[in-house]
Amino acid sequence: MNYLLRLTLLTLASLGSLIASEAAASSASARQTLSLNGRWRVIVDPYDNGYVNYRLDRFDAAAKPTGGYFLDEKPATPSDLIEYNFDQSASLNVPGDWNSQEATLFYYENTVWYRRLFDFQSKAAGMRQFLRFGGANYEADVYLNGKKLGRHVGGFTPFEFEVTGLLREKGNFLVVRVNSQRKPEGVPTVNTDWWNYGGLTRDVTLVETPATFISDYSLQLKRGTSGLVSGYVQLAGATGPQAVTVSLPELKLELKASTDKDGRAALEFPLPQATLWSPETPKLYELVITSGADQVSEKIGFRTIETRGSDILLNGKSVFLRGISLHEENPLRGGRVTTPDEARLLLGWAKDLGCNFVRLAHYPHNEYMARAADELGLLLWEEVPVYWTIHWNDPSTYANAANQLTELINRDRNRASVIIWSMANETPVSAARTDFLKRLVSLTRKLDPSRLISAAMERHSPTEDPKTSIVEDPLAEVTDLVSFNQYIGWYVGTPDDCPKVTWKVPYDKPVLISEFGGDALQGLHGDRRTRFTEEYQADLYRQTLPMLEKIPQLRGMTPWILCDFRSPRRALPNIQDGWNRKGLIGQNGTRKQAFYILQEFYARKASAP
Ligand code: GCB
Repeated sequence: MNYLLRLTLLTLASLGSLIASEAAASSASARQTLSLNGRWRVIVDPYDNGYVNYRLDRFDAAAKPTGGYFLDEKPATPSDLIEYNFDQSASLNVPGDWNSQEATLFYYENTVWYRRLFDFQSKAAGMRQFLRFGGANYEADVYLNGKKLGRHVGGFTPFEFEVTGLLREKGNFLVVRVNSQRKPEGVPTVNTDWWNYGGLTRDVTLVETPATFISDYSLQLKRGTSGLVSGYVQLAGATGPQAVTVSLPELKLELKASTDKDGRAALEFPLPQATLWSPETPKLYELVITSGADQVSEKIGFRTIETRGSDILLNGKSVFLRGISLHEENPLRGGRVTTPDEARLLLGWAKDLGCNFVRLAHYPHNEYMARAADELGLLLWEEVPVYWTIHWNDPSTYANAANQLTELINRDRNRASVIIWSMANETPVSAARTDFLKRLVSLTRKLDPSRLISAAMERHSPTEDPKTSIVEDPLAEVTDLVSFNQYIGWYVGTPDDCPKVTWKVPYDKPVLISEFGGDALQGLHGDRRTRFTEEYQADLYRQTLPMLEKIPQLRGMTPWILCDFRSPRRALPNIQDGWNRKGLIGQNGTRKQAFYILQEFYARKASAP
């Protein structure tokens, strides 16, 4: 769907039904697909020239742009003037960011044109085809065989275009203009503390479906019950009532339902004798959904997540979230995570730390993360890049944030590991900001009533009483958890201030510390008062943990951060060199002293939560 149309609809319509009936995205990962990953030819285009008809416009400013790189033209005769040539251009890996693949593109934040050639054989007559992009940062214009399919905005969520009738058996050319320029009105905006990796950073696939197909489903244990599943199966292209079968062979369960006029079959059924999913027993069941000529299958876990007073209840039992924050970056090579193995590497390190929970900061990570977390038994916090101060009063900024959140929820709604949707990170309180975020909260409750909602909020101290830390945020009235970042000992005072702090968190809700930490260069040693040494960071952890335990409602934490990560804001020579050093693990994979302090704390928490 055309992006502008989509934005308008997003602001006007009820999102749930719009998105669910639209496309094959949500079920794409459960299907056989043709991978378009691999080497793609690229043209780096800092002046955004590839859009225009270079043969006309330089002499005639009013000329209608009719050409461009998306046509992938070749000279028909030697006298033809064509000033680009994909066949002889450089190439890059897809999926992959361009910054870490090519030294000259390290700091590049602009346009790259990608081209992929492919042949395609449909399985049968009457099938439909969709081109699916796992993510492109930040803006993608997609053209197939010279025809524009549409534009997607937002760097971290999947999108797709129906291409039925547009494919040839031989010689399809798919051209994508990806532009990674930061924009003031964007989500995120121009200022962040992470690397702005551009490119086709996630898988590109061609998904084939029957004319009527399973476009989405949701199956979750109902809140307040431990054995009742409720949800739906959504068909696209259904013209009348259609039969749908849902089966869980291992549990010998088979259910039949029929779709309504909107192509949706509502389901509610008991799930006796199932092993509930948890970090201790991450049990997944094979789920098969069949309707007419279509079938999808994937692995799914069942669990409940709720709060009661200041407790977080997983499958009805109180749980302490032993977490860590994570960027979607492989520190060993400094680039975006692109494979299931890289996702497992990072989550494996979190498990070694003793975690049962990971905060995927500050944007939707690769969908491999949630799948790996499902298998490994890690609970997840997922977030959208509403970060620091974005344009709260701009309706297009809201529509953009709402769209990214919707695409994330639609993608991961069946992952048992995901328990918290986070609306934002460190957004200074103002009326416009709170209104914006409360609207995101209402949208999320509509799209997914089964999970918890939070946001990384902030603390403050009154000037007359710097030892008191207060968390007061009108947003906390509508979130399920009160989560906040705090940097006492790093940006505020030194670790020796920690024992003096008293807390005021006036909410009867679970409290989660979404960030704390300090920089240390792995291998740099000194006394505990010397900044950037491992000893300073270890002391900060040693003093912070008892300080946080004084908060009676404390039910978890995700210290900042598992690994050092690239950030252009971090310029201190010989210490940072373009890396934020708050990782518990250095750039080379070596664990710093603080890793072991937190590991010990989590071991204690695991045995006596
Ligand atoms: C924060 C931000 C995080 C930064 C971190 C830091 O509060 O949420 O994105 O990287 O502090 O290191 O300053």
